[in-house]
Order: sequence, then structure tokens, then C-alpha cells
Amino acid sequence: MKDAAPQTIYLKDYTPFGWRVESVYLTFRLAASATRVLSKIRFAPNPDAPDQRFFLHGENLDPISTRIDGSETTPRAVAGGIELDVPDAPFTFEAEVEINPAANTALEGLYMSNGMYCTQCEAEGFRKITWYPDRPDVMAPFSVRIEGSEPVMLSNGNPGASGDGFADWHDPWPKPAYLFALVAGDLVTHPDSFTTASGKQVELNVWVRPGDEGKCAFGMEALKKSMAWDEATYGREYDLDVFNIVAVDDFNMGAMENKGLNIFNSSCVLASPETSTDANFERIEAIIAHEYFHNWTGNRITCRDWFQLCLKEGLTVFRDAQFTADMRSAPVKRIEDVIMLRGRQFREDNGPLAHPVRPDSFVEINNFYTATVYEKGAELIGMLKTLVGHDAYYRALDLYFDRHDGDAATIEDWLTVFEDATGRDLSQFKRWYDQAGTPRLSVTDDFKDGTYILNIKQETPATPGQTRKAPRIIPIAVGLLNPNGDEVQPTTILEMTEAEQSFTFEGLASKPVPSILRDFSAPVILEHEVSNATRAFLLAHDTDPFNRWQAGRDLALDTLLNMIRDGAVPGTDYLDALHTLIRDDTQDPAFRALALGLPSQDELAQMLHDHCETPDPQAIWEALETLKQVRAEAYQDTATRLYARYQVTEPFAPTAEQSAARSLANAAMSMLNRLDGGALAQKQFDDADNMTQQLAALSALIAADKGETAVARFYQQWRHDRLVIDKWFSAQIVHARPEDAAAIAKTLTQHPDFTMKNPNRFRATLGALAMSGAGFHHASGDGYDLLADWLIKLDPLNPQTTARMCTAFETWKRYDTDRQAKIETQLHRILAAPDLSRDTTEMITRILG
Ligand code: 0A1
Ligand code: ZN
Repeated sequence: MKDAAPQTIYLKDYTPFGWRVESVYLTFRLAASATRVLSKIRFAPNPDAPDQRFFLHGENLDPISTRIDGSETTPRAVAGGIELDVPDAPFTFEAEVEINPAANTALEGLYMSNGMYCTQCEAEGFRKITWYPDRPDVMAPFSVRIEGSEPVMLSNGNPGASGDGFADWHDPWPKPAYLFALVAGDLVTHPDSFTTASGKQVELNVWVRPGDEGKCAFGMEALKKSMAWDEATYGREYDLDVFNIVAVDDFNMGAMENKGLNIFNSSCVLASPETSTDANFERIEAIIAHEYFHNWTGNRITCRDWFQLCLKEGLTVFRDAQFTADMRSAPVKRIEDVIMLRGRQFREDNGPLAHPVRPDSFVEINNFYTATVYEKGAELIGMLKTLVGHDAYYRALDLYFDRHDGDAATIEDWLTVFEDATGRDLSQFKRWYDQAGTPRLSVTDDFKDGTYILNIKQETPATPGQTRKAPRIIPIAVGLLNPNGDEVQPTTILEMTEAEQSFTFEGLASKPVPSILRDFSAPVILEHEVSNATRAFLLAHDTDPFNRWQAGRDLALDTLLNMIRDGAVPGTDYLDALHTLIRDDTQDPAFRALALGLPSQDELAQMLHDHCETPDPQAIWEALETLKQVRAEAYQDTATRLYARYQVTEPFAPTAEQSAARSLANAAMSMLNRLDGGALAQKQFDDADNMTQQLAALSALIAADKGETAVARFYQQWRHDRLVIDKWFSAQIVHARPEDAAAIAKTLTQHPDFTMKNPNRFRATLGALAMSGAGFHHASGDGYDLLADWLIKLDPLNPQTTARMCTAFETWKRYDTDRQAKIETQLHRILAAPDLSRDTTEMITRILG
């Protein structure tokens, strides 16, 4: 059966499916290149959607037989599936199809990874397994029999009978096909159990390939913490007898929340101190939580159609962020999330791929698993919570779970729940879901006779297909400090609803220093002329940790922009204020390490572009290098002291406390690395007994051009470990000098361990190049050329990963005409590749604009 021809799908065209699915019975006869899938599906007419043709999705299926109520029938092949004439009453559809998991390199549907069978059905992968109404609003209970010789054979729900060559599974909870999963292979488990609040015992497993058993304990603990947290915070209990997690090496995304059988990219679940960094541990804990939380926000309540994706993703990202904030440090998590939001989502919102949190059309839904849907979607939940308050938020969530359990819901349903629970009119808030683009808030202030006035203007630039934007409701958290540093106005939420609005604070003795957008209370760009002295004051005195960090970041940005624009030398305002902070051992070391972090090359390029200047990637890279050098020289003694003071002497533990100490010590090490010819980094590399220390040292040595021996030794030590070798690939590219990055990446694509069939390895190499700033954007155009070469090669094998990586080019209009011309040539070259996938065609077309 041929792929459906590219077609734009519109939210406004939604209609329910004409039948309900009462039950699904599937039998899988596993064979690597010829798996048979037998289905028996009970359909009943849907009185709410009469008079439709009976259509089932299906792609790349070899039909063997089809029956309706026991009688053989021949379906009509149509674009994207089949049509059949069916009775005007309940009926049973039976089919047998053959599929070829071994040939499935797209990693959607049923495929093989290292000899293991596994599935990925979100968003539209189930149609590559058998004929089915593959849409999220069709929910049904599934019973599955797996026949094969694999030692472990898993599917969703609870286990049923099993014996020689077969295993049965039954999932009592109605679910859409995208949550279907099957895994079969030679797997071993790290088992455990959890007793729910109501006393139900749940069997837990983390299934991995033999040899990886030692990397499961952390993930299992994260799972148990997540289960307990969701009970304590949202009153949500788990609802099956078993919860299985499986690690798979070849996976397009991070992980997948299939009911009762979560499948993880092995990089997002396997962890050990020797092979995983502190950042890996934190991320794994968050992703395990995220997938587990989907059991309620995604599975029990799913999405009516894919336009509503943010309903499950925004809410679940918000929930996992709350979890991490509770498990670790809330300010650190908030700062990390905002850095990520600005780096990925603001970038997206400001370019040709900008789209609303709830898009209204798409060609390929896989292209909409974006930072806007996920991360901005989560920010919207955070704003709602701020607007209605803590108690009302949890009241609304209770109502949501009560009212919509078992539903395929919409954003309208979600907002109605909040309106009903709080009595608030949320029609203006809904604009956040419908309007793309990042609002800009420009702020001026006045002070007279004890009254302080903040004048705020909101404006959202035009985005593709949306030229005019209506004002949104924006919760702006504000506090005021008096000039001696005391807080005279604790955090209060200003609700901005107009395009321009003034907010008044009375009874002040002197003009206060405002702290605006505390805790980053809305995903906006704040423009407020502030002197560097005021920023230094806020860095020292603000009671809001996010805004303290922001003040330091603004100082760094101002310093860097002046350096880039006219070669200015870094000012003492910044250097002194930062020095005071990092020297102060009463301050959280994680916060100090974050304050030492610098804006990325991409963020600086974006800033210059926002100011109508053309960013020069090389000049940005050089300014960052110069500033790092100046800081290293200015802080040498402090760095030496901090390095010694924050060595962790206890055995490695992936805790927030130890991670904080290591991050500050490593920040100190990378400063000293600029002054000592790599001696300290080399020593740390030689002595390291954990990956956080080893990788930081390796990166420092590469950046200092002293990495040759360490690079070779690292490879010898870790050549057997795929996930560590991914780090080896990317470190060499990310820390290379700009003029070398493309050549190094090219050489690495010729390394025997490079394979484009494994998305992690592909991303570790070509993705690292795409993120290397001045390396990717080197004036030679070699970076663009190399990436395009490989995207063209990857597309026939794996369209989904190819399309995602096209985003490397989304910022092309920022740059000078020479670079633009070079990128445009590559975009057209990709577009001209024969049989380019629907995924990549849509992305390149949108990027070209
Ligand atoms: N729903 C998963 C991630 C995921 C998204 C898309 C996929 O294929 C297009 C696969 C997985 C999550 O949010 O974790
Ligand atoms: Zn998710």
C-alpha cells in the first residue's frame, strides 16, 4: 500500500469516527522479516457520526485476508488505507497482514533494535502494524497474544496466560492505538514493587539487554518516587497490576508512555556513576516521571485529535517540572528550564517554524512534537496556576480527572474545567493557545510623591500566517526593593490584559528598584532599560532567585553584546558583581555555577537579530572566548579555592547536593584550564571515577587543544558502551575550534562506530555539529554542506529524525547574505532529493518560507 499523498489537515475539519470500537484482539506471530498480525475488532455504528465510508488506516501492510462477520471480503485500497462496505449494525472485522520489522528503519510501527522487537506507535505508527482507525479519539480495550520464541514477550496492561511460545496480555483501560506497545527479545529485568495509597501491590520492572542490569537501579528509584509523588500531589494512583519499562537502543525520541509498558531510548533510562553525568541523572529522573505521569495526563485522559497534543504534553511537562523542583532545587530547575525555553522555543517562535501551542493545521504530525507544544505548553499551565492560585489549580485538576476520565479531550474541555472550578472567564487566556510568537513586554516607570508606576506595553511580532495579534492576559510577578536592598513590596501578580497598561504602587518612601517577571511568570521577552549598577544591585539583593540569576545574565549579555559590536573590553560592573557572588560560600554552589554560565552563541545571535543587527557567528564565538579568558584571569585565586573547596570526597551519589558541588568545581576547573595549559584538566581526567568529572575534563582538554591523548584513551576505555561513545563523538565536535568543526564531524562520520541507523549516534555527530554555533556557521559553508549531505542520506531510512534535524537551518534568515545564500542552496538541494519524505518536505518548505 502506498503512503498517503501529502495533504494538509485542518483542526476545523475534525469529525468523529463513524464507528465505536468495542474490543480489539490481536495475535502477533513474530518473525524478523515476516511477522503476521491477526486482528479481530468489534465495531458498532457511532450514532453521533452517521453516514460515513468505513475507512481504516494502513501503511506498508501485506494483506493476507480480510473478513467481515466471518465472510471473506476484498477491501478497496485508497490513499493511506482501505475502505470496506459494512453492515449498518455492529460487526466483527478480521484481518491478517504481514509486516517486515527487520526492514523497518524508520523506527515507527513494529521494528527491530539489536535483535529485539519493539514498537513506536505515537503518533501514527499503529497503521504500520495493522488496519485500524488510527486516531486518538477511537479508544478500545486491547487483548494481545504474542507467539514467538523470544524469552520475554510484553504488551500493554496485565499479563494473562503464557507458556511455551506464547504470552497473552489484556489491557482493561480503553486506549487509542498510539498507546499500543509490544516488546519481545532477550531481556533481563531489574524488578521491584510499589504499594499504592489504596494498598494495591504493583509489580515494577526495568527491562534491559543482558549486561545492562547494573544501570537500572536509579531509574527504578525514580519510578517509585514518581508514583508516590503523583499520589501525594495530584491524588493519582496507578491502575494496573504491573508497570514495565523497557530500554531500547534505537529510538527516535526520548521515551514513550504506552499504557503499562513505557519504552525508553536507552540514553533516557540507563544510568551509572561511571557512565552518566549528573545532568544525565537529572534528565533520566525527569523523563521517567514524565512518562509515568502520562498515565493520567495522556492515557486515562487522552487527546481528541493531534491538534490537542499540548493538552497531554504541556500538562505533563509542567507536572514533571514540579516533580523535579520538589526532588531537587526549585530555583535551579526553573533557571535550567528557562535557559532551555529561550534556547529552543523562543528560537522556534521567532522563525519560519513558529506555530501556536495548539496548531490549526499540519501536514505531518510528527513535525509538531516541538518545543512550542511541549515547553511553551507547560508555561501556559504554569501561568494558569499563577492566575487562579494554588488551591483553585488543584481543585480544577480534580474536576478535570473526574469529568474527563476515559475521554479524548480538547483544550476547550480543559479551559472549561478551569472556568467551572474558578468562575473565571478564560477566553482571553485561550489566545495563548491560538496565537504564535513570543510577546515582548516593554517597561518604563515613574515615581512621584510616594507613588511608583510601572507602564507596560505588550506586543507580539507577526508569525507565519498570523500577522495581527490580540493582547493576551499576562501574569507578571513583581516585587519592589528599596535602595538599601530591603524588599518593600513582596511578590505580587499584576494581571496585564491590555496592549498598554499602568500599575501603581502607593506609599513608598523612595523610588524602588523593581524586580519584574519573578520566577519567569510568563514566557515573554522583557525589555526594560536598566543600568548595570541596578543589575548588580539585583544580583546581590533580589529575594527572587530567578531574577537574581536573570540580573547576572543581563549583565553578561550587555557585556558580550558590547564586545561583539565594537570590541569593548568587559566592564568591571559585571566582573565584580559576579566575583562577589561566586566567592560567597553561603550561596548555593549550583546557583553560583549557573551564574557562571554564559549565554549560548545562538542566544547572542538571536539577541543581535532582535536588535536588527546581523550576527557574525565568528565574532560571537571570539567574544565568548575572550570573556572566558578575562574571567579566568580575574578569578584565578577564587577558582583555585573553589576547585579545592567543592571536591566531593564521599562516594558518588547522583544527588542535587553533590551535583551542585561538582558543577561549581568543574566551572572552576574550566577557568583554570585557560591558565595552566590543561594540567588540572589532565589530572582530573586521569583520576576521575565518575563520568561527570571525566567528561568535564575531556571537554576542557579538547577546548584547550590538548585533547589528543585523552580522546584516544576515552575511546579505548569506553568502546564497548554505546551511550558513552555517543558522548565521545559529540564532545570532539562541540568543543572544536570553529574552523575545524565540520572537518572533525566529517572524519567522525567515517569512523567504524558511526552509523546513521542509530538516531542517538546520528545526533551525537551531525546534531552536535548543528549545535556548534560558529562551527556550523563557519563562513566556508562546510558545516551546511555536510549536514545537508547526511540529511539527504538519512531521509530514506528515517524521515522523522531527518525532519527534526532540519531545524538546524531554521535561523537562516538571521545571517548575512553570503551565509543565507549558502543555506538556501542546501535547502533546495535537500528538497530536490528524489522521493523526499513527507516529513522532510514539510519542514524544508516551511523553513524556506
Ligand atoms: N509522547 C512521548 C514522546 C514521543 C513523541 C512522539 C513520538 O513520535 C512522533 C514518539 C514519542 C513523550 O512525550 O514522552
Ligand atoms: Zn510527553
